[in-house]
Amino acid sequence: MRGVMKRMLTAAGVSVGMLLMAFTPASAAVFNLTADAGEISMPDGAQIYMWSFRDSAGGFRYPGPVLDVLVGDTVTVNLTNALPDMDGPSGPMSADAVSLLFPGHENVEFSSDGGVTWAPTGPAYTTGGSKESLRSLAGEAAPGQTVSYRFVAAKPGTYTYYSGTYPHKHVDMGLVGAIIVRTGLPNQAYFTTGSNYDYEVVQFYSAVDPDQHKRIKAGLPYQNSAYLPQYWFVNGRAFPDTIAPDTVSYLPNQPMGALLALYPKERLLVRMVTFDRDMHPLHSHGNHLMVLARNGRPLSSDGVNGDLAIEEYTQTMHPGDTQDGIFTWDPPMNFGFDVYGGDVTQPVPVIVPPEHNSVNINVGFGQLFSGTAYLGHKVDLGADAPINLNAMGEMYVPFHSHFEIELQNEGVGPGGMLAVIMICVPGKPCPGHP
Ligand SMILES: [Cu+2]
Repeated sequence: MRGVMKRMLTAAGVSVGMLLMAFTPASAAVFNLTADAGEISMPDGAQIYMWSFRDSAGGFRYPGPVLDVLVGDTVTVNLTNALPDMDGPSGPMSADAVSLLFPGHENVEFSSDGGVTWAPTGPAYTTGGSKESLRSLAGEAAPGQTVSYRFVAAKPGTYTYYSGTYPHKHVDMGLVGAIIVRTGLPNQAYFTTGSNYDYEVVQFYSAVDPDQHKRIKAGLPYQNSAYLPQYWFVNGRAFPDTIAPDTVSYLPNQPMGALLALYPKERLLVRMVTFDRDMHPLHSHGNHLMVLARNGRPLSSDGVNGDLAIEEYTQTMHPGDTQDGIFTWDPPMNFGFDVYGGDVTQPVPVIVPPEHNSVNINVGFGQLFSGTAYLGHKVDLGADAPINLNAMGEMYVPFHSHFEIELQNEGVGPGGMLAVIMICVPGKPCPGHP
């Protein structure tokens, strides 16, 4: 699990390996988040000013931490507002209030006195109570203040959290994160059949309009109708930074890598979470995802059978959506030939066509291409591919937005909302695989 904030158990004697929900005693998961400002780095060298949630004890990061809890937990999130007043206390603007919304969870309560008294979270208005002055969809933390939210995580699944204050502005600025509610069953995402997995990743899709972020940094108002995204992210990174490891020196504030790595036949659970105001058609090469759940609700006719799970060419992610899908790569089934390389008498060397390999283009098949269609085999492409980063005959396929405009970094592609799936060679190391 990458970038996950583990629940802190405050009830004695509770083990994370608890098997049956009925036997799970009520426990508490407590998280301390701080809304703060910082910067993230783009592959083209740009630095983008962001607001985000961080672990109150940790440094600035985007996206915010994944809150990892167990079904039945009472989840308490203490939120401190450290958003800056960009034009100083004497300027025309003051720092924004900030808040938290927890879509998909019922009876969310709010406390502004350190948890002494609780009341249902509700909207906040700039003046009076008219809808014209609605500022926030949830109870707020004023600048410098710490407030608390709590709810019972009643249903397993993948959820979001984000600021409910000026959400058009705060979501674009980066005040967003994900929540995983676990079943307590080992390697099973829901209580439905077919939701078992070998391991899991979070894929977090978002975008920013850097011009609006420059305005906010300069103490100018956010121009809602002028929003025009220029960078698109997976896990807060733009391609090719998406394929870098979680921890790299040049991305100190973006700790979530987005490379997917699996061996053939493994069941990889992809927890997809999306923000920003556009929809994204996410497409996996190599195989379709089997979508098990949407917005924390399993696709099931009776809550037991995963019978409404659906295999789709693309997963259409709407703003605020979550979807959970299983990706497997099982070539005899998919391709009808022994791609594991058992039939080495029939190598499939590929010569790069001249029109793809002139001195003017020289793209070849990419630096990650093994030169064959057989997993675990490499063919020396010679002058056709003078630099080759393929280590052991592994394969790489894209997992990306099918909106081409989203595959660039401020006008230069390939970039943007593009992750890569690495198909590892059985018996060989698989970097990035847990
Ligand atoms: Cu594609």
